[in-house]
Amino acid sequence: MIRPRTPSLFRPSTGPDQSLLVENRRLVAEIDRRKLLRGTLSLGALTFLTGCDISDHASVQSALRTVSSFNDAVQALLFDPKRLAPTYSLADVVKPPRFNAYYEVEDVRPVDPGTWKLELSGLIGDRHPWTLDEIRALPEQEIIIKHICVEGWDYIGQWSGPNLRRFLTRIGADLTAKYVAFHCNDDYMECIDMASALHPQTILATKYAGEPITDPYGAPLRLRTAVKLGYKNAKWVRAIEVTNTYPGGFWENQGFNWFAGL
Ligand SMILES: Nc1nc2c(c(=O)[nH]1)N[C@H]1C(S)=C(S)[C@@H](COP(=O)(O)O)O[C@H]1N2
Ligand SMILES: [Mo]
Repeated sequence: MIRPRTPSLFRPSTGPDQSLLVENRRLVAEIDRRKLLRGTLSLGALTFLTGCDISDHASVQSALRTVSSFNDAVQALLFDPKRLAPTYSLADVVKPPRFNAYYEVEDVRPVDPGTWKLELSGLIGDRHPWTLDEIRALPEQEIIIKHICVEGWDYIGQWSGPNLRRFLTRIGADLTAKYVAFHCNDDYMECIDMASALHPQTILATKYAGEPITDPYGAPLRLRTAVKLGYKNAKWVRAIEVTNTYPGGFWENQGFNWFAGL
């Protein structure tokens, strides 16, 4: 069985009147991960933001949830679908890619690229499954981008594969739908908003540093987008679903926020 690890951000730390914030780290992380990392989000600031008197566990949690879902809506509204994220040079590329998952690397169950198929479901005109060869025959886009994990680390990677907008168009997906969800072979699932799915720097990566993605790095296909935090970049993708019904997500279901834009 898979043993989930404890992300470093959530390991208990001490501090006199910060204990309620520590208990609610996941929600605090949503609100401002930079402030959290600098340790400058205080109970006083939260009281100011929400206008509520925050003195117990329940009120801290509900105040954090309110600010967090408000943040999601505002971020989605502010998202500029044309603004490009920074790209880097070949010399910056880390090889091999840095590994991270909600479990340890020894627990990775490798996927066989030979039998693997990409399943399609939801608001898609042509839902026939795609083999890896069919996907590899599509025009490829390469992006050298920074991967940023909320746990406080990042790395620059070189990814290539079909552009997601082109792929969604090709399969007759409803591009006015709200969500594109990625179901993975390791029971992970994440969804992104359609605007981010259609962003020019969002691809279905089948290669890293010019070579096919191998395990334990999420073979054979991963979502790579320059406009989302690490946890939105689903690895070992086995199915894509287009939907108007909010499908949740592995981290969202545990209190992380949904938009998670950069
Ligand atoms: N299928 C799957 N995708 C996943 C995860 C996972 O556990 N399973 N972890 C996410 C998180 S939190 C991060 S930071 C990145 C890590 O990607 P990396 O291995 O390239 O560093 O994958 C994301 N995608
Ligand atoms: Mo992450």
